[in-house]
Formats: sequence, C-alpha cells, structure tokens
Amino acid sequence: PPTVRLEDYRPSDHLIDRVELDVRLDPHDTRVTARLAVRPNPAGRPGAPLILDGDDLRLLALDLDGQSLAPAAFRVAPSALTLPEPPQRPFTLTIETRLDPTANTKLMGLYRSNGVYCTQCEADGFRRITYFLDRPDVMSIYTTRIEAEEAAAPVLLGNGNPVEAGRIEGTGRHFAVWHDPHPKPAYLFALVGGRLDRVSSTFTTMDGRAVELAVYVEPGKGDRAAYALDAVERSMAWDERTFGRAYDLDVFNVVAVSDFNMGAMENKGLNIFNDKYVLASPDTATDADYAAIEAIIAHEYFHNWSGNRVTCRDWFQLCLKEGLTVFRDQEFSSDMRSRDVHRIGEVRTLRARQFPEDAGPLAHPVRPKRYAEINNFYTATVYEKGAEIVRMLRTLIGERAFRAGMDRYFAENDGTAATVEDFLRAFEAETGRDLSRFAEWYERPGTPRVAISGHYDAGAQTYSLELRQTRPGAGSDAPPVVIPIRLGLIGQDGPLDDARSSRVTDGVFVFDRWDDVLTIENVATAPVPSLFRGFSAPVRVDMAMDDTERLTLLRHDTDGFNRWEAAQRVAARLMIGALRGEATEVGADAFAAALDSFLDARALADPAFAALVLSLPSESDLADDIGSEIDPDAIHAARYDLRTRLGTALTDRLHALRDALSEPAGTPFSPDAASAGRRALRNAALDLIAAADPTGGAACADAQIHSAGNMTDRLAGLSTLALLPGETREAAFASFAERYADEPLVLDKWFAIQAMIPEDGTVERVRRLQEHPAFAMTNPNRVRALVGSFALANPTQFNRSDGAGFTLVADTVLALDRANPQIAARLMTAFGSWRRLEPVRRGMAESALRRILATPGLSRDVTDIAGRSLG
Ligand code: B3K
Ligand code: ZN
Repeated sequence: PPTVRLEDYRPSDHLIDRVELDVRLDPHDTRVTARLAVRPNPAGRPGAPLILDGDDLRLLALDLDGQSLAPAAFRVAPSALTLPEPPQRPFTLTIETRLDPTANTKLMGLYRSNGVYCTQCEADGFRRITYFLDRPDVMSIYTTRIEAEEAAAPVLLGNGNPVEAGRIEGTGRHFAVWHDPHPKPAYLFALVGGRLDRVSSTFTTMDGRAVELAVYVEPGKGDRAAYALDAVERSMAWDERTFGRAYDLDVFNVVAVSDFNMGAMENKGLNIFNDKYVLASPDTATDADYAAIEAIIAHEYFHNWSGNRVTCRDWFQLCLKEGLTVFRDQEFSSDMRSRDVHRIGEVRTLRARQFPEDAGPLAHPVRPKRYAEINNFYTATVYEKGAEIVRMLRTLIGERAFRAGMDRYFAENDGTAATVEDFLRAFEAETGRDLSRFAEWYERPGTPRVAISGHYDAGAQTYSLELRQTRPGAGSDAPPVVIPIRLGLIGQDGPLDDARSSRVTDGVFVFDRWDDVLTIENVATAPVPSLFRGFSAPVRVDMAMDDTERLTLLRHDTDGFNRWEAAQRVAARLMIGALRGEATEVGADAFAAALDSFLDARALADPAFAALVLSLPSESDLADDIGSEIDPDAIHAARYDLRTRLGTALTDRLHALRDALSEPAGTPFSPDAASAGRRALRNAALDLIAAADPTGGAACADAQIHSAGNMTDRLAGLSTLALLPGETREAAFASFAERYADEPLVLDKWFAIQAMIPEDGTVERVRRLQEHPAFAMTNPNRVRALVGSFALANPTQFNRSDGAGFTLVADTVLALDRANPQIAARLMTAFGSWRRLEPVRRGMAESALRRILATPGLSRDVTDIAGRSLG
C-alpha cells in the first residue's frame, strides 16, 4: 500500500469554507447532497487540480455554480472526484451521492447500528459520505439538514446547534437542520437518526451560557444513562476550574450505540459512544465500568478544546490531541478519585500495552513519520506515551508555568490545525526555556532504560547516584532524552528530609545525558533511594537494590506509587527467580510477612491501594520483564505458585479483611471510589484465598455470586471460580448466561471470563462460544470480549505451543477482515510480541502471520499490521 510521509506534508491546494449537507436517510438508499463553497488556497499551488477524496462512493449528480458539469470537466471513481482544471476563484460545487447505510459493515462513514443511523468519520470516514477534501487542515462551517421517516427516526441530531425542524406533510417524513458555527475538519462531522430515549439536564458555563445536556440511549435504558450524564456535568465544571475552558455551544449531546469500532468519538457537540461506555446500573456494570465511563465521557468532552477548537494539521500530529486529552482525562479521574490509586492504574496500562508495543515490530514514535493506514496508529504509544510526555513537561516546568503554557497554546492556536511544534512553542514562550531537546520524546520509538547504582559515603555524609541511559530500539544516531526523575531518600525510619542537592529542584532531578552522577549532601544515614516517584518518566529502571531495601520503601516511602512499585518489584523478582531456579534474598515467606504487616497497618485505611499491593504483576508484566525466549506456561506456573504461597501465609488476615469489609445486606450500591476500593480489596483477598484453598475458595466464590447485590462482586466471584475447574464453575456460567440472556454488555463479561481461562480446553470453548446465539462477528464489542480477551489476556492459551491459539485468532482475523478491517487489524496486534517467544511458539506464531499475509484480498489495515509484524 502507498505510504504517507510526514516530510511530504504540504498545504491543501483548495479550501472549503462552508458545507451545506442535505441527508435524506433511508435504510438502503440514502441520498446526500453536499454544497461545498470551494476556493483556491493562497498557500497552495495555483492552478492545481481539485482532487476530492472518496471511498466506495457512487456519484448521482454534480454541478458547479448551478451548472451541470460536462463529462470532460471531471473524472469520477469510487475513490476520488477530480476536476483537472477547476476555476481559479471561489465556486460552489454540488455533489449528490447515494449510500447504503445498512450494508456498511466497516462502521466507518454512515451506518446503522440496531436500526439507529449514526456516523463515524475519524480518521477518514467522511469520504464514505460525500467526496471531500478529507484532511484535518481543511476546516469548514457546516449546516446539516437531516431527513428521515419519522416513525423510524424520531430523533435527528447533528453538530452544533439546532436551528429548525418540521414535518414534511403527507410523507411520514420529518427533518431537522443543525448549524455548527465553529469551523471544523470533516473528521468531526456527525449525525444520528433513530428511536432513542433521552435523559437531560442543563449546565450553566462560567461565562453564563445555559447549555442543554442530553444523553440518548436505546429505548428503555434511560435509567442507565444517569451516571454518564453526571460525568458530563462534572467534566464541564472540572475543565473550567482546572484549565479555564468553557463549553461553546447551546447543546451538548451524547448518543450511545451498540456497534462501534472504538470507545467513543468527540464529534463537535455530538459525541457518539460505544454503549459500553455510557450504560451503567449496579446490576449490570462493575466499578471498573463506572470508572471507564467517567474517564471516557471526560476524554471526549475535553476534546472539545484539545482536538476540536485546536485540531491537528495532519494525522502525524495525532498525539497533539490524543496524548494531551488522555493526560487531561487522567488528571480529571485523579481529582475525582484517589490520585495514587489512579496513577498506579495508568502505569499498569502503560506497561501492559505500550511497553510491549514499543519493544516489538509495531513500535513507532509518538509522532510517527510514515503510515500506510492511519487507523492503525490509534495506539498505546500515541495515546498513553503521548500523555506521559505532557506529564513530563509539567514536571519539568512546574504546575504554574504548565497552566500558563496551556492557556497560551489554546489562545494562539484556537480555530486552527496545529502541530506538536506549535504546542511546545507555547511553553517555550511562556517559560523562556528551550524545549528542542525535550521534543526528542516525540521522534523515536523504544522505551529508554536507566541503570542506576547508589553509593553512600558515611564520612562525607553524601549519597551519590550513578546514572546511565540507553535507548533500545531508537537507532544508533539517537541522542539521550531528557528524563525528569522525581526522587527522595528514605532512612530506616522514614524520609530523610534534610538531604539536598543543588541539582534537585522541587524534588526533581533532570537527567539529560548518557551518563551522570548526582551527589546528594547532608545524608545522615545510609539511605534507600525512592526514584521516579509517581512514575515521573516512561522508562524502564534497572536499580541495583536488594529486596530488603524495597521492603523499606513499602513501609516508609511517602510516595504511594513507589510503595506499590516496591512490592511489585519484590514479587516480580520472586516469580522470575523461581522460574529461573535462582534464589532471592527475600523469600516468599518474608514477602508474605511484609505484606501482612503492611495490611495490618494500612489495609482498612486505604483499601483501594491495598488491593493494588495484593495484586501481583500480571503474566504479561512478567513476560515483558523477562524480555526474550518467553515460555508463558512457566510464567503462569511461577505466578500461580506465588499466589498459592501468599494465600496460604495470609489466609487468616485475608478472611479477617473480607469480614471487616463486607457490607451489611441491603446497603445501597454506590460507585464512588471509596466503596469501589472496599470491594476491590475484598475481591483481591478472595483471589488469594482461592489460590491457597481451591475447594474452600470455590465455595466462597459461588456464595458471593449468589449473594452479591451488584455486578462488581458477582463478576469477581465468577472470575475467581473461572480458575477452578469443575461442576460448580460450569453451573455458575450457565446460570449467569440465563440471568443476563437479554443483556449483551453483561454477556460480554461472560464471554471474556471464559476466553481467559488458562486451560487446554479454552480454544475449543472459544470456538464453541463463537457459535453462541449472543455472539456476533459483526459487533465489535462481542469480538473484543470473546476473541480479543483470548488473544490479549490469555497468554498460556493464545501462545499454545501447538499453535492452536494462533490458528484460532488468525481464523477470526481472516473471517472478520472483509466485513470490518479495523477490528480485524486491532485483533492482529495480539501477535505484536511474537518475536520474544521461545523458538517453538515463535515458529507457530510466524506461520500464522504468514498465512494471514498470504491470503488474497486482504484489507490495507490487516496487510499493514501483518507486514510490519513480520518485517
Ligand atoms: N478520536 C477517537 C478515535 C478515533 C479512532 C479512529 N480509528 C476517540 C478518541 O480518542 O477520543
Ligand atoms: Zn481521544
């Protein structure tokens, strides 16, 4: 496929100032008339042809300034409409196209989900609706008239503000006109038509605008939309308070649909959501679902400024809106919940998804330099590492300068399509600093590694840290990166507050060379260093430190992230040591004892945090630590063994905690962070109890499933039981399926739990479940729940040494590809770490990849991922 390169960027030769769309919705014969106000771009090439993008389009009519065009004056194909010699002045082009939204299985452009008409245009779906300059630096003012049969689509929504609506007498049809006064790129266009319930409220902005807020959901599900609506209000208030950003239209609409390629989409004034991230009730949603709804509602809302008011010049700048907006939603969630707990969750996600991506064949810079298919670049690197870069910037310049720089960025770039350079320039102007070396974070792939050793000089009362950075995967010409290290020193009884160094400002040392030595003075006793507090940089750290020192951090560090990290490191060393047959200085019993005293001191004061401390590094975390020649079965066994030992050693403590945390029957459910934290700790305890005592654990889990008053506890019981083969488990699966037979989103949890069972029979089970009446290959949520969970969250079975797991996923990718290439390509990323497997599995993975790549008629999306994975 042709490659698009950042270095080839040039401005569009034409601009489109205004778009008037008339969309007459029909299940199979939708007519779209687009009136485009086109003019030559003064920054483009004079006299250049006008080439409008199309994808799978059928042209019905075309005219220029009201005159139909002679056949010789244009060329048309499904993928482009070309005027070789367009007028050298402003003109109006009117284009009529015909669409079949029901046949649109790619879920890009205009499609129908459960009968509801909806759109998805990012990155390049608008060209599936009409011929257009479908690139983000072409920004237009849109007026949209939507018409549909009233009985089928009583609700008609567009971008911006509603201006007019009415019936077309005698036809059963009606219409609505929407006008968006803010210029926007085509990828932010949206419309919705359908039968939907509405829940609403009003929000008055800090500048006095009364905004009507509404969440639209499937009929009958209105009571499940309240939490999302509340999250919209909290997001609006937070963005005013934290970044001084107010909303800028009279209405803000959120619509939930059940077939959606990703989480949600920030279309101007009309966010369209995967219903998984809107609908919640205590009986159907877990605490994690509530938290995800809050975060994604916030994320899409925050895009109104970081993405919509200031958009991206080209798709290479995707992190400009995505990394920044993830940073903003992470800050929001941290303010709504526990900051330490949230930070740990962010880092877990980064390590689980971004670190492996950055170490494998799909690695790319946060700002890629080339792409064949842009939809394959909505990655953990662009989103999560992109957010870490923004966070490091704040750490480097301080909170006040950061806020001022953000204000300047919004002010100077409002209404434009900007670049990463524009973003950094705002902070340079604000602080007078040169950020050119910091900008390196955007340029090359790979996770930097920092090796550190510490030396205490008792005579001089100094402690020095020798640091060295390397950049695996970044190329031999890569310069060192600027790494902010937030740090402190801990003594046997607590922090050493008198220690200081002129090179540490506000607790941060900036490490920006290959090698450095940081000397800290006034250190009264041999310290334990607490480094990268709050995970101050997205790097891997090799710190020469023994486990007893780490346990000192678990006890005394003032930084919550590093307390958690200390326990994780000790646990990881124990498991990796065990599978390599190496002894560690702290054994499982000593670790259990340390956990026991930690739980004694802190569990009830901060259950959410304690739950995280009790959750051992995952199997994929361990695989990522090991890095090569990975044997997932050995990792699984080592982790299982440590869970069993900890569960055995801590049994009394864990039962006591479960009792202390149990809620009296009839306590009403609350999704707040404190209640969720108590549930998390009870359930983390259950996991370890069951590992130590499968029979007792199964009974306990089964009892919890039956007595639970909410989905969090019911599902935790089922997840625990899922690891314990036997009739109790199968009966629990069956009754769960029966209870939630009419709840697709809940059945997704049921699909996922079964797909993650680390047993030989799982491949067969997944194949069987693909035939289940509730499963549908056309619905992305179903595919992700069943096959995605298997491929991404079942390391032993996906990576089976006989290749059966790879075959299952490859078969699914191929079956999906014709209907929905984006979802097929996303599923394929599960093969991203294949080179790190031991040779037998590596060979099996490679042949599955080669089989996919050799299949005729493969989409560009899958070809790109398969090609790069093998490359
Ligand atoms: N901007 C969208 C993602 C679009 C993905 C296109 N393949 C959702 C988000 O990040 O907010
Ligand atoms: Zn986003």
